Amino acid sequence: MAKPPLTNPELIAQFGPHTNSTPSGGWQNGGPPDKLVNTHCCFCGQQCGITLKVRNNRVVGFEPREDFPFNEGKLCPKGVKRYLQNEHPDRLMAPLKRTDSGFVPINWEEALDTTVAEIKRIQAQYGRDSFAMLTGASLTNEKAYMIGKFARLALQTRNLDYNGRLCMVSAAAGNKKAFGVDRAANSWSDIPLADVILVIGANVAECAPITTDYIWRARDRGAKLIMIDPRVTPLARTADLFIPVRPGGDAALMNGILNVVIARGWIDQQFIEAHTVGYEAVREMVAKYPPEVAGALCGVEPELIVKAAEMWGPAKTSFLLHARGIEHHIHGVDNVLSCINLVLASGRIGREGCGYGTITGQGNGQGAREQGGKCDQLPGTRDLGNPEHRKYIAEVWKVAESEIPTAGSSAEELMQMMHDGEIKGLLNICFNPLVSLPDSNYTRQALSRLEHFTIIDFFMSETARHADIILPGSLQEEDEGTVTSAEGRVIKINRAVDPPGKARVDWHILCDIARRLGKGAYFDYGSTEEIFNELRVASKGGTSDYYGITYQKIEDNNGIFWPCPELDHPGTPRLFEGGKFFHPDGRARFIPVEWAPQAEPPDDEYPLVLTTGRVVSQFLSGTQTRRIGSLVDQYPEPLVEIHPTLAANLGIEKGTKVKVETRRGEVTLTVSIVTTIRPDTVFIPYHWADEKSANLLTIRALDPTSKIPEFKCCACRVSRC
Ligand SMILES: Nc1nc2c(c(=O)[nH]1)N[C@H]1C(S)=C(S)[C@@H](COP(=O)(O)OP(=O)(O)OC[C@H]3O[C@@H](n4cnc5c(=O)[nH]c(N)nc54)[C@H](O)[C@@H]3O)O[C@H]1N2
Ligand SMILES: Nc1nc2c(c(=O)[nH]1)N[C@H]1C(S)=C(S)[C@@H](COP(=O)(O)OP(=O)(O)OC[C@H]3O[C@@H](n4cnc5c(=O)[nH]c(N)nc54)[C@H](O)[C@@H]3O)O[C@H]1N2
Ligand code: SF4
Ligand SMILES: [Mo]
Repeated sequence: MAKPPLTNPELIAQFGPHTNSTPSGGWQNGGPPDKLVNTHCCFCGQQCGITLKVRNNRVVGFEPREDFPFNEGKLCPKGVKRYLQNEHPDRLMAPLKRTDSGFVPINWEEALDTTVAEIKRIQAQYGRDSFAMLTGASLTNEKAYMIGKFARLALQTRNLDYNGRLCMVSAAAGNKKAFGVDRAANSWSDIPLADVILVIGANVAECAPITTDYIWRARDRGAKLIMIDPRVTPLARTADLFIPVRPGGDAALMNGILNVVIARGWIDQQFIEAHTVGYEAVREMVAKYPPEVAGALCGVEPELIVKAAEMWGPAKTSFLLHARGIEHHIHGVDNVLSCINLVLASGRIGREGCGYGTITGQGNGQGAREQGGKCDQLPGTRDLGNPEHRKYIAEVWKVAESEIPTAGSSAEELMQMMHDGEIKGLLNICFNPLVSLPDSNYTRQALSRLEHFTIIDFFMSETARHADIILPGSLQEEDEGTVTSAEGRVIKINRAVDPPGKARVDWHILCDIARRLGKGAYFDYGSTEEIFNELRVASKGGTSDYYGITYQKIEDNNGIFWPCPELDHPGTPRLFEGGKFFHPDGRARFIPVEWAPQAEPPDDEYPLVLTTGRVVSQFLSGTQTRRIGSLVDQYPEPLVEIHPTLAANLGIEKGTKVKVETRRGEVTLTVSIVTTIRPDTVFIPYHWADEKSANLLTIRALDPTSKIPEFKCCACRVSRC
């Protein structure tokens, strides 16, 4: 029988919908701190250094941390407010159980026993794979590693996946295909040395704010900036060249730029011959994309394509950056490859000032995609389907290889299996699918069909309202461990305080569940350092090799870049030095990618393109940032960005409410009329839930390789209310 989300009025009043509940006057007053803890911001993949002020076992404020080289004390609006979560009135303080009259607090014994009894019941009745696990990339490397092991050995399910499936997987798949490794090719210190910077599908100033500083340093040296986005984002306003691509047009655009670069002879033939394979096929393919053809496919003037080629082509040094704007597509992997083709043809990679990178999104978006939390992957970015890789990890885990399940399904596919009744039980940690997956009405139905659902979170997320058992877990500052930043730098999160009330450290909870499942022997860890030391061995010999990294070494060097295969190895800030790529033959791969239409092109019924993304003051599904009053004040509710021409055509005036509809749902939101968006495109930020959720509208279409959803375009229509 379908279970509705619980809406116990008292608990919802306390835990959600979100309140603007920054304490007035607050706990931050009241004398000097008794401890300062050097650590990192809990939010995005930049992982800025920050110093937390602690008093009486509570985080009461922060200081800039100038010794951390990445941000040298700088923080964005979220970073300066992140400390307000620790003693937030909405914190989950005790385990909760669903009853007919709402959620009621229970003790840990009952909560864990119930969860384990349900895991056993469901697996006995429907088979092991009918119980799935979802996890997230805000978790440390240690947690990501032990969750990969936990799902395979304790739950013995193949169905584990993570929220990076909505984030980093297109970039990962593209990078693996082309370079044989999935990491930004350079540390950010190469950005200021570039003569031209091309940013495509990344709202750098709002989503990777500290990267702006690196780009400005290049510009101070006279570097040119090209920005490609359907919206003139804040950084794009300062660009030398802005190209207003039609959502979904990127591969055509990049092929067009490469077409001109080749025609003008700006390629590095020597590099191509010495260090790559497959150039001829790409050359032939891009010959079909002269500027007029490419421009027509991606909705931009052909001259802009020529101008981009003229800026990029002859430069001595360059850096290409992209993010979800090109990756959140059914052709996300192809889009990534179209960028890499341009970089390889120019031969400007693996040298000082010459680089390429995807801007990783989540706090541990890089590390969590290496340690085995993906449905097809084992630690060290090993392949779950590779017999050698399985054998190695089985030895580290001290089990027979046959005990490691085979590859399972990806996050959105798992949701479909819940919807179809194939998956009956779920354990979720650090993922808020109800807000973040496309087509929320479908996700809601899927969650309501589960026979059992346990979630570990520190706030009552929208997804948690569907749970049977809610286990209060830990905030980032309540545990220690490592994360790997967007640059590939492995850094240390330090514990500042203990979890409040009856909340517990996440991995302790998982170890207890494993023990109750009779698998405690595999999870007999006394500290995060013990987990990390096992992870080091598990990653040894893999592409993301952490073997030579220790807690002490991270501390002494303010982070170490992987790969770091030996204890005396200094780490690798810049990959591909000397043109050495990670494929067995050492060569990079050119891969031809044709442009193809998006899943749902606009038509007469739904004539506009909807794209979705972020604003600077909110983070992801908003569970954390919608609870921080001073962030809420900066951008209180989602606004629908539309161009004045479109507004005039539709008879819409400034500040009025509009209805946005797609084939999956509708939302009514306030309009923001801006000249910074294409007239055929509508933008909604996605950090809000329930009736304000952009994902009521988005489409469940997936990239065939990466299985990322097409968050960045679907057909919509807009009308006045
Ligand atoms: N403030 C803030 N910062 C964050 C986050 C957050 O939630 N809030 N989240 C973090 C995470 S997990 C991530 S993944 C990153 C995301 O960082 P970004 O990828 O930079 O952010 P988005 O807003 O999702 O999308 C980027 C841009 O893509 C553009 N775009 C849309 N469709 C297309 C298209 O078809 N082609 C091109 N070229 N561009 C397109 C949008 O207009 C937008 O400006 O940010 C990280 N940082
Ligand atoms: N329409 C649209 N949808 C999108 C996107 C888009 O651009 N457009 N972007 C996508 C992207 S790039 C991403 S990354 C996803 C994000 O997808 P989500 O998984 O929804 O991201 P979060 O908001 O981080 O949700 C994580 C949940 O885990 C909790 N949590 C955070 N840290 C911890 C921890 O350390 N321990 C525990 N126990 N819990 C924790 C938080 O409170 C929150 O409830 O959304 C995707 N969805
Ligand atoms: S840029 Fe990212 S890591 Fe730095 S303060 Fe802002 S949210 Fe935190
Ligand atoms: Mo993300």
